[in-house]
Amino acid sequence: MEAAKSPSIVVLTGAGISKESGLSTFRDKDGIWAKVALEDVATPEGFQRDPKRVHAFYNDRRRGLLAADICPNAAHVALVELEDRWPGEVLIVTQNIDNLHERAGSKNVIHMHGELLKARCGACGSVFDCNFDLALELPCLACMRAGGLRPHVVWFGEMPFEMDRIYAGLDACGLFLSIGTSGNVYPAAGFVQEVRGRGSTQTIELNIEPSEGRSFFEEQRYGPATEIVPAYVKELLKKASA
Ligand code: BJW
Repeated sequence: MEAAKSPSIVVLTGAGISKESGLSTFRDKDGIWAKVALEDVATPEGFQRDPKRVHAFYNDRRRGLLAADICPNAAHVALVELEDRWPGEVLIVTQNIDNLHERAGSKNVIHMHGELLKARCGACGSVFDCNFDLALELPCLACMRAGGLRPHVVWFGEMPFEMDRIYAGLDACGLFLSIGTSGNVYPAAGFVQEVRGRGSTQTIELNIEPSEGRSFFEEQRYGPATEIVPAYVKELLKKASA
């Protein structure tokens, strides 16, 4: 990579980047989908069928995220350094609903699948901070109607957030990094093909093991995120300053 060009970078992150912080992934052997059926907890139909169950699922995960021992790890921190020191723009597009990128210090972050620490009212559409358990009987803080609150997350069949901003970032980027995602869920899984189609974007996968989309990447590095992400960022910044 030539320093003079300072291409903008899009970093797509998935559950694997937060694994070493103590949060579960979805599709690993011990992952979330090995314990609960995604149709029950991560679809609008599941929520309609049994909102109490879905609230309990996200309440548990919210309490887990707020636990004192859950903090950003070296991979989140390395991405902050990249954003601070890279001469071009760095956009983090995360599929994760945790807040570990922000807690590490990243500023340019899009949560395409929503945020666990936010709730949304189905009646008036208001979105607000939520660090407490949600329940059916709770009234919305804005319209005061009860029964409409849901986690501000994107379930299967729903449109991910900020897609226009994401596609604009993908269109403009010279480097696309994919970190800790299995490449099973669209549209995120298709981003690498979007940027490859343009011909001028370098693509690299950083994961603990080859993902579904491994063959779409020009370069791959495998290992725990806390090791390979800081090492790769160091390399990038060294090239940029050479
Ligand atoms: C490590 C590590 C370590 C472990 N270090 N690595 C074709 C085209 C378009 C859409 C579709 C399509 N076919 C089907 C669809 C629809 C559907 C879909 O993709 N279904 C698939 C099952 C096929 N998609 C949707 O419905 C989406 N909406 C949509 O498509 O709208 C229409 C649209 C079309 C086109 C453009 C725009 C819009 C919505 C998807 C919503 C996903 N929601 C969830 C739940 C969010 C809330 C919550 O957290 O509960 O999002 S599901 C779950 O999967 C969560 C994750 O963000 C997402 C991705 O998972 P991720 O992050 O990849 O985790 P894992 O566990 O799969 O992988 C972790 C990886 O880390 C593994 O590889 C490990 O090896 C690795 N790892 N430890 C580094 N230490």
